[in-house]
Amino acid sequence: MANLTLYDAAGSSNALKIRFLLELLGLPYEKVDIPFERPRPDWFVAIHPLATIPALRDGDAVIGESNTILRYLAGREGRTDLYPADPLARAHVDWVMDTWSMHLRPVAIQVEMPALFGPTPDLEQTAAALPAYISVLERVEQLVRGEGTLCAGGLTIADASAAPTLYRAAKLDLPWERLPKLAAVRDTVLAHPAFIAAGAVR
Ligand SMILES: N[C@@H](CCC(=O)N[C@@H](CS)C(=O)NCC(=O)O)C(=O)O
Repeated sequence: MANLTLYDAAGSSNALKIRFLLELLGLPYEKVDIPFERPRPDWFVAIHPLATIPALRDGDAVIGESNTILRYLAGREGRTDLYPADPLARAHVDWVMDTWSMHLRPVAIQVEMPALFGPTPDLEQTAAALPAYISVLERVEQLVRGEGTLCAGGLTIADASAAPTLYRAAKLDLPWERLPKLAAVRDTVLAHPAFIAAGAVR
């Protein structure tokens, strides 16, 4: 029996980050689907008070917050290639991950919802939300230090944290010619066998 359980939702971008890393690490795990609707099941709230998706169980321990889980799994497996030990290299990974979650995701979802998640695209709402998204993408572009990855030295957990957004971004009409480094990261992560195995659905 797998020691790891992912509290998952197929359409959750945050859960997809973890499925990508688990596949990359070659770790077997069980999936338990959590409904998106709130209130979340009492048993889930009892083990994870904020009840956000995803969470991870490792034996008796439960860990929440997707970026925390990425950091935990890389550390658990001793993968300093994915999450560097060197403080400055690690800080760059963290900087990109935190920027992605705090600055890029809030504007990305405003485009993803009308453009991708409805029965038909809402072109007016998409157009209204696009400038803010593109503006943050252009600033994140300046943080990219790798060649086809977000950080120097190859694939890191920052790329895992970015992959679901880039998967959605690939379906959008974005000015990729102004985002050449992010376009290269997009191509790397979307073609990665571990990302394909992770089963992105939206
Ligand atoms: N900061 C959290 C965000 C988790 C999150 O918002 N998950 C979504 C699913 S992608 C969710 O649970 N949304 C509905 C809700 O929180 O009620 C993380 O990175 O794990």
